[in-house]
Amino acid sequence: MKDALSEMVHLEDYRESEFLIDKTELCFDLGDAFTVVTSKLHIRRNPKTFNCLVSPLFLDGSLDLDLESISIDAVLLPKTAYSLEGGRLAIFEPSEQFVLQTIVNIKPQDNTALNGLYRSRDMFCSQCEAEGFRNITFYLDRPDVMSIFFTKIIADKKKYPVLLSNGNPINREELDNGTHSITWQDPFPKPSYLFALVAGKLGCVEDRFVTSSGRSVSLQIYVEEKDLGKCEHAMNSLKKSMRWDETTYGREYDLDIFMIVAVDDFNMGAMENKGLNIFNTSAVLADPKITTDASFQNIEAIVAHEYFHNWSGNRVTCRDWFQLSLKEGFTVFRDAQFSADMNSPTVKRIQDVSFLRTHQFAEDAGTMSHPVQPNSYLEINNFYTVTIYEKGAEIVGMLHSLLGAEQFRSATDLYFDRHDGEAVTIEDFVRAMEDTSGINLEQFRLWYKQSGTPIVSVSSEYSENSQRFMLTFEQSCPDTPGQFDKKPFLIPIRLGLLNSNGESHRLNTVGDKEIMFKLLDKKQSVAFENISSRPIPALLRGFSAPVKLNYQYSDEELALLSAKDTDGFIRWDACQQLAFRVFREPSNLFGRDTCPQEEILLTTYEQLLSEEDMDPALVALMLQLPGEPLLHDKKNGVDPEAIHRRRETLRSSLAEKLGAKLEAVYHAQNSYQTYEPASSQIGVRSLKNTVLDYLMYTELGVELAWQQFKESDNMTDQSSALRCLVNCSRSVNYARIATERFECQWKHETLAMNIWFQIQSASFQKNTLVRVEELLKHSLFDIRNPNKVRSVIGSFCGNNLINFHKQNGTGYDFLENHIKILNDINPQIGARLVVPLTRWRRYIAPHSRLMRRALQRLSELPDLSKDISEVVLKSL
Ligand code: B3K
Ligand code: ZN
Repeated sequence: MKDALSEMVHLEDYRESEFLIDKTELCFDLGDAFTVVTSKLHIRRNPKTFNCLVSPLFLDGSLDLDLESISIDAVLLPKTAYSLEGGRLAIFEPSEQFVLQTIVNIKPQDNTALNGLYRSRDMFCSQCEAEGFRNITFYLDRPDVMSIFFTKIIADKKKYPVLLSNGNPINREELDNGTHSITWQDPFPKPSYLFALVAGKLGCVEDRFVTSSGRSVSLQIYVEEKDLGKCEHAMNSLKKSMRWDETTYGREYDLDIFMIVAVDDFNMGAMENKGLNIFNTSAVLADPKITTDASFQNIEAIVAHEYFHNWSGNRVTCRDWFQLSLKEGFTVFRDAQFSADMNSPTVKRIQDVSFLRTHQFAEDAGTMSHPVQPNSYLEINNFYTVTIYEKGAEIVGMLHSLLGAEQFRSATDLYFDRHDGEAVTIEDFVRAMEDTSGINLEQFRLWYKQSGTPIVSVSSEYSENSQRFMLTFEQSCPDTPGQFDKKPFLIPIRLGLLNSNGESHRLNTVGDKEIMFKLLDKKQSVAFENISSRPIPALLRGFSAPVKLNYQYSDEELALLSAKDTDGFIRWDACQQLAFRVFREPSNLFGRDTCPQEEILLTTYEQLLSEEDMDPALVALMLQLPGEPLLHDKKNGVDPEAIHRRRETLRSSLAEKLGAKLEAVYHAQNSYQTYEPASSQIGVRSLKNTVLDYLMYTELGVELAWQQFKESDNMTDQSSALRCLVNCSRSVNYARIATERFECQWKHETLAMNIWFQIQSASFQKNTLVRVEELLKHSLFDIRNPNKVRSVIGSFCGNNLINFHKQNGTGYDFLENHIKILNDINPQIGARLVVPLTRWRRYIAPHSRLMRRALQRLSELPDLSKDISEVVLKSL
């Protein structure tokens, strides 16, 4: 740990670069054995940091760069004039201004970490964020050094007819030996992390978009020839995003071409390289037969997210990686607004809150807890977290609520105008909000600096005599690594009061039925006058702040909120709270009798199933019990088996009692329509499949699931049915046949097979680990492909908690062994997968001891990567 700590990067050590690169000229000669990268950097001293002492110029690089030659102003540099240490290049006596040329050889085919230039199947592609560019050539690989790029790519014309980079093509040449070259120029200065290169045999789907000022932009999606028919949804999503960003944020696209390339091997969803977005195939390709509704929506959201980065990230970029949430939090907020506008805002909000509570709250309560603006990191790739992204987006959302839509828009206009072409900080963003609105955001800034999930406890007092209702709010925030005694946050709490019929009270003399209460102090009260009877407060409507809120509702009050509140989030949350209460009851109640809360939950569900006017998507969400990962979110004493058993017992008991209603709803929602990924249809399928999930606990389920599996013409229904069959102990034979049929039907479709791998790895059946081991030997499994790793290892360790947490520790040993393998192949992916083990403190013995032992053994590995060490060492 000591060694690792000494390599930590600290925000307080940030210094402006002493050198700038005005122009970057690159030439890639892509060969089978190696690629030659020639780089000519037009460097000059930064006038802002001028000091008389001549300090060396340090360029970032890596041990994978095989340096062939180095020259300054076309003169070869003697060995005494530079040094190469740990991959970093030092030029001892740099002059004021010069052109540095380096020639290096690299081997993209050996780059299994998929960071820098690498090969995915038959193509070359790149991923440079955050620090991958240094694996390509020596450079000032930091986001505040922005340069104009010229990129020439030379390659065999037959194997690589398509050669792409950022910007516009400015020259094409036919060369000897069947090679050709294309040169690209990107007119916008950019940091190296936004550089991209692609070479391959790719088909292209092309369309056009006319911007608000009348410029025609060519939109191109590059995929393998066989996938050309699966690009329509991504293209439509792109056009919708472009229009939406013009109308909602006044942001117009700025180049003549916008390209998306789909690659199979990719560490995450997609990357916003200037003018040349590179996407995981899973985030582009869509066809109803092989793509689920969730993926259709995901593709729309990711295409939008990457496109929106063109302004929030590219035109205005980050000064350093501590500012990562400046672009990510803001862009997630923007894509969430977009998805809400394209689909159902309530459903989108609930999905986001559910994700935040399950993943970000857990991260914030764990050993990797960090502020949205972290103070230090060992490996920046470990900080592409739910905290930076999702909590960061929640903070922007709170700014939006505090300023109101109009002021917020003026503030973003100011931010973009003021900082166009610059690399800036989170502080610059907040200042634009402050300057526009005149609101003092001093206290609000704590959201960026203090980690941990605030807890808000609310109590109430009602006086019948004075007709006065008072709410008292108290906030606290648990200690997190390196942070104790936190200051109170500014917490915006949207609230309303309902009477016992579920009607809204007027809250003030103006007649508002909802207010935004600003909690500023540790303890603060608010009173409401003329309230004729004890009201039921609906607190934190729309989840107006990322906090845990406690209020002692009676079970009946929760039932009323779930049925009557005007806010969809509150209705859903009331169901969640009721379910949590059932789980909190002592387990001996189960198997014997039902508890009162279960009765209320049952009645609530019964009513929901009879509602005819409600959005089926919302009904589906309300019917879903909190998932096991969320039920594991406790400080200590987590017993995975007990939780699983209770959840199963509750589901089965609800299913049994709701039987006839569930069946009726299933049939009512199962009407045939030609598939469309429209939110109205998605809601219907979601309700149908949620109901089917319950029906699997009844006699009828297996038959229905099998029927659905055979007859469905879309992947949403087919995969839901398969999941139901695979998870049901009474349908072992059907499950086997369905699994085989699915494989036979889709073995040629990589993305469909990922679903197949995922469903089996997440199966609750007892022998799943044995099956997982078999899957790892399947001819289609490839440990170098991150999607496959996520579908099998990730799904088993992250979603299949009952099998991962086997008492004998086999699940932990399994993960440990695969982390060791991934440590050599792809440490970034390894560091993500190891997270479940780091939560060992929560669990009862022997789980905690066995999990810790696995981490301990990992920490002792001689060549543990920075990525994995940081996560492992912090957790011990
Ligand atoms: N900016 C990229 C993420 C890069 C992750 C590097 N480890 C995708 C996105 O957030 O849009
Ligand atoms: Zn992003």
